[in-house]
Amino acid sequence: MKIVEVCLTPDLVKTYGVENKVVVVVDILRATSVMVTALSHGIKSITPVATVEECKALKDKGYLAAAERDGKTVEGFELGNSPFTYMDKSFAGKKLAVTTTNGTLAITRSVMAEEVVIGSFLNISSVAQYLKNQEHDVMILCAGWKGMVNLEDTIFAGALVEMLSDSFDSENDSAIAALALYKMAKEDMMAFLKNSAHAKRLQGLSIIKDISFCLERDVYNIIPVLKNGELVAREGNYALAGS
Ligand code: 3SL
Repeated sequence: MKIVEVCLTPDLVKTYGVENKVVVVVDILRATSVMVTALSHGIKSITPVATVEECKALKDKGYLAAAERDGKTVEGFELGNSPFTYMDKSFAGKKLAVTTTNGTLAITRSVMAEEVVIGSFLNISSVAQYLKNQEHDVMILCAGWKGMVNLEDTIFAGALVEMLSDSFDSENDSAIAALALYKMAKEDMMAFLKNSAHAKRLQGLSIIKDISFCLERDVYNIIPVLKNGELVAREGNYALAGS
């Protein structure tokens, strides 16, 4: 049976190893939720980069560019890290360069994986279906916050572990812990996350609407994957569970 494991922070990636695994990178608040939204609304590709300098270099080459640090848009960039920004039809067909505090860092640490997939609650059923249909073990990589564990990515990991339970062995402690936490949170995730560190940070920036949207399930059905350094929507039809 295939194995699904959960890596609770990018600082543990080397310990787990990514070789021969499909890595699902998750940063619920908000990087991977934004990526799924942007690609679903017609952005052609997203180039995730670790530093503001790399993002600026791509901006100078004509990319749309988004840079976020500590929840705020970096000076000199027109786009930040709200999913609602990317529902703008005029962005369709354009290439976007992105750097964020944790999400893009987690992606850059996964590049040696068999495949890198972008997960969020917004596309969770399609991701689950896709993972069941492929043959590799899976690591769910939580972006966390500056090397620390966070609640929102961990509960997503638990939700995905639950959805994969008929096809994957998840008998590793971090997967068991994530699933237990998800079971505690699932009736009202917004209430559960009220005291989480990042929800508090974002509330200070008045973006409750973003948090609430990022916790919605199955708004989109795309599977973003990393191809030659760019995130693109994977071809193929991954119908939502039950549809
Ligand atoms: O750290 C990240 O990658 C961001 O998602 C953080 S924020 O939600 O934009 O504050």
